[in-house]
Amino acid sequence: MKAKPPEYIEAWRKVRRIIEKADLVIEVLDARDPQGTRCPRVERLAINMGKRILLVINKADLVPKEVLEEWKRVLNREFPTIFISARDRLGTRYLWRAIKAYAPKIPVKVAIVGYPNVGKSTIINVLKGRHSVGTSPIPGFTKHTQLVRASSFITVIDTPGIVPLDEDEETLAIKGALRPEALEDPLGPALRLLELALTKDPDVVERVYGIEEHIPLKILEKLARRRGLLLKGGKPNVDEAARIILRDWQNGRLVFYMEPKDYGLA
Ligand SMILES: Nc1nc2c(ncn2[C@@H]2O[C@H](COP(=O)(O)OP(=O)(O)OP(=O)(O)O)[C@@H](O)[C@H]2O)c(=O)[nH]1
Ligand SMILES: [Mg+2]
Repeated sequence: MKAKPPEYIEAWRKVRRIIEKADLVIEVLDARDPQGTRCPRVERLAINMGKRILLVINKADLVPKEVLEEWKRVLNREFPTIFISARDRLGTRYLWRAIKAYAPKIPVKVAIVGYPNVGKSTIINVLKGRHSVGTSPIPGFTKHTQLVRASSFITVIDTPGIVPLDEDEETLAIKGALRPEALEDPLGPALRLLELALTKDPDVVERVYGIEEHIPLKILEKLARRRGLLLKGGKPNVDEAARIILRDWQNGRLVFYMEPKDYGLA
């Protein structure tokens, strides 16, 4: 396994410091794969420091409500859990309510932590009621911690995205945690992502790209041809097509979702 770049280590250091200062830790999860975007190490860290944890499943607009209810029921066994769509400002009333309910004291300092690109900064803007921290479809956007006073009794702290340091690049890429442009080999992760997508939803590629094909490599070849991504000699540039797939998964254009049963949870 390749050594993780220094910014990962630095992000962990920052997040650790913020958790130390916080009264309540919100771990933000991606609704399309809540279990897969949990970070056990950050949960352990918070528990060991005696901090309360609230799980917030974000991007609820991308997943059917009954699946989210199921995730909520399963995850609730470990930590209080709610789901919201920060982008569409749905469920934000529950977020306020949950913060108040689980805050060990008022005023409360809340650390917002989680994988890159799950919507941490967007949630902070929702709480603030206006755009006060930067957000971006590019993972790894927030580089520094930032303290925002959301109301007279809630201060929230934005943090850079963190990833488990023992996770390999392919797995991180399919969790949307890495920039597709920065990947040395986008092909491996894109093929695995397509494989998974087709298992979960056999029609997804046809619906999103209008491509009637079920073999991942062939899908990339067809997509490359269709977008005019050709190498010298006219061969399809499957690496570029792979990046498109990964980017579309990140920005929610290509959608499928995991259910608790995929993790043996029920
Ligand atoms: N569909 C959908 N997209 C969302 C939602 N919330 C945030 N996003 C999008 O997800 C992308 C990442 O949002 P950010 O708030 O920048 O994510 P972050 O967790 O702060 O990311 P880093 O700073 O990179 O760790 C942006 O393109 C947002 O518009 C949501 O509820 N639904
Ligand atoms: Mg951010």
